[in-house]
Amino acid sequence: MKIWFALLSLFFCLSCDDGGIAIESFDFDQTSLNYCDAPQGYLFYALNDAETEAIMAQVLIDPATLLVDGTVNLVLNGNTQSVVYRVFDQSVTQEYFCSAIPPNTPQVIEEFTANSGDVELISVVSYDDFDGLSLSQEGDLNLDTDVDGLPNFYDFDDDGDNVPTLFELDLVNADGDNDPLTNPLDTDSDGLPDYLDPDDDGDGVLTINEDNNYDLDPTNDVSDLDFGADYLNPEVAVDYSIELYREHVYEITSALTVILRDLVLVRDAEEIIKDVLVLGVLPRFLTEDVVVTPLRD
Ligand SMILES: [Ca+2]
Ligand SMILES: [Ca+2]
Ligand SMILES: [Ca+2]
Ligand SMILES: [Ca+2]
Repeated sequence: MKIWFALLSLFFCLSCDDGGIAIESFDFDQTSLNYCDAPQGYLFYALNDAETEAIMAQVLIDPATLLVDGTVNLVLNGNTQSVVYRVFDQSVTQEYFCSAIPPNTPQVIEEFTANSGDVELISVVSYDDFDGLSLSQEGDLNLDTDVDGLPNFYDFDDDGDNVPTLFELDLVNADGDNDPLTNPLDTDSDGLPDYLDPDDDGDGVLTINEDNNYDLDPTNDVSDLDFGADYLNPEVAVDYSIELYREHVYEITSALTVILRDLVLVRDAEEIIKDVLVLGVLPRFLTEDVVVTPLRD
């Protein structure tokens, strides 16, 4: 009897691997990955082309672990970490997976559950300071012009003068190329563009210190209404000794790849075995705004 069951399992495994099962196709090669966020964890799911078959991975994980570069392997346990493959009698929609109470239709006509395997989650994190410069325009990833601990690529005030880079670039765009670095704003014409120049008007008083009302914003301190802000006026050079940086914000985004490995799906004596099944990529799976005020030495 045991030999008979073993042979039966072997038959189904072989037939599944080459797609030979009569009812279900199990073709998830060209699917797009979706997910729902529920109290019991994330439900990742992918549909076949006809949207009548779904493979679903329910995982319980601390989101914070997916906001750093890395790979997490979760061993399937049939409970908190589980995978189910379902065949439906008609096409399914997002609501089926993400409703607290699944709708009555479509109906499940086949269901396999995983009795072993891993869910592999690969997160690749990117940063954005929305300062008007692309990642390549920010320069070397280790570059920290103002030495405030935030590298330029996620520091929205690269020179630490309390004037955001976005307001120190080539705002006029007279050359029409929409490239802020081909004709950068350089108020004092010293060769150092304003967004990297801690003394924009070259009057000997750092821009950060030309802050008469101490609100950590030098752009609204104007002694000469005809000229404009003091930090751009070399005729006004008063040092108010500002000791603080303004609050900084940057965004972290995690792109997540979901892969099932060594998957064994079973239904009675039938088995579907997949060594590797890439469910897909979620380019903006998690985003988080980080708010930090760097210390000024
Ligand atoms: Ca910095
Ligand atoms: Ca920057
Ligand atoms: Ca600045
Ligand atoms: Ca300059």
